[in-house]
Amino acid sequence: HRHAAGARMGVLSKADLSAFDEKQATILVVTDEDSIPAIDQGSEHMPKHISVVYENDARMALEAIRRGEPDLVFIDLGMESYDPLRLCSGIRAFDTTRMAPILAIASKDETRQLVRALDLGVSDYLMTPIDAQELAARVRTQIRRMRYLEQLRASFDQTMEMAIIDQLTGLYNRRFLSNQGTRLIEEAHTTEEPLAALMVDIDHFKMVNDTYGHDAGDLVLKEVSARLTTSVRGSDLACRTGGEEFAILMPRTPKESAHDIADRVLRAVNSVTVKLSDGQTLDVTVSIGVASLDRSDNLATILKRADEALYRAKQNGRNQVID
Ligand code: GH3
Ligand code: MG
Ligand code: MG
Ligand code: MG
Repeated sequence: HRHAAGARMGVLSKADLSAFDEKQATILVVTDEDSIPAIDQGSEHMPKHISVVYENDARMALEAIRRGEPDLVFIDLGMESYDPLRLCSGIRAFDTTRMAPILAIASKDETRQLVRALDLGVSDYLMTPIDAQELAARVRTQIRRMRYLEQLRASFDQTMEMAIIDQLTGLYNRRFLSNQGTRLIEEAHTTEEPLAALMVDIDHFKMVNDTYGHDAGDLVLKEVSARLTTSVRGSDLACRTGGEEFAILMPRTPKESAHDIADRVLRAVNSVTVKLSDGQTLDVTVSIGVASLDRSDNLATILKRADEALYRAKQNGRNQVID
């Protein structure tokens, strides 16, 4: 384990590491002792901006960890007022605290406890009497490791987001619609619950671009998208499927409500007046096609019916809902 962490740390430059060391970090020390002198003695070797908080109540400690307050947790295995191993497993049991770095403090006659603590997933340990320099080194390593994981997680989240979110509008993209939409439809079939689909297309959008320019067109797309998002439920899936076309999948929505919701979406969008940078304003309308899930439908077939309805709405003069 130690080796793997070390190897991964190897991808970091000295500058990365010292950047990690420069950030403010908080150590929570869970012990029923008054203090651990080595921490104070070792402070000159510690990363800068470390603050140390003592807590003798394990439940309070767990709460603080859940709130994400400490960057590193010390657990004194010699604690008598509470079972320190229970605290270790308590921390590892929750998604929000699972990754918190824990450093166990053990005396020579607590080897059995220490083995169990390591089993429960503590990150590292120190034997008493604690050597101040060793303590500082282990603190630095844990804090760097934690910062590195945070950085990895942030870039992972960003990559995931870019894969499923349309950059211009912030709506889900077509790829996400096809993955998540397929899932929603399978679920609706399994639970025999209704599901409705809307296809939304901005009217005469080419004219907006041609008359006012591409930037004005982009602004309209953003405004319309914002209205789409806020006029449906959080559990509905609103996606930008193409240039100025959107699909909305609405689980647990019966046929009778779908048309009303589409009307509401239409009014929400059509009440938008987009202000252009030169002060001009322009009104936007959309056309909407509605379809409801049939027994034999898959994602493609229900969207195709909604698209056919949309086509009729266009033929019929635009700025309307057809199902
Ligand atoms: P209709 O009422 O029949 O839907 O007419 P329309 O002009 O909206 O439809 P058409 O499909 O002919 O034109 C869509 C236009 O959308 C063409 C293209 O210039 C524009 N478009 C597509 N993607 C973008 C984009 O990301 N930004 C901007 N500004 N325009 C886009
Ligand atoms: Mg078109
Ligand atoms: Mg259009
Ligand atoms: Mg179109």
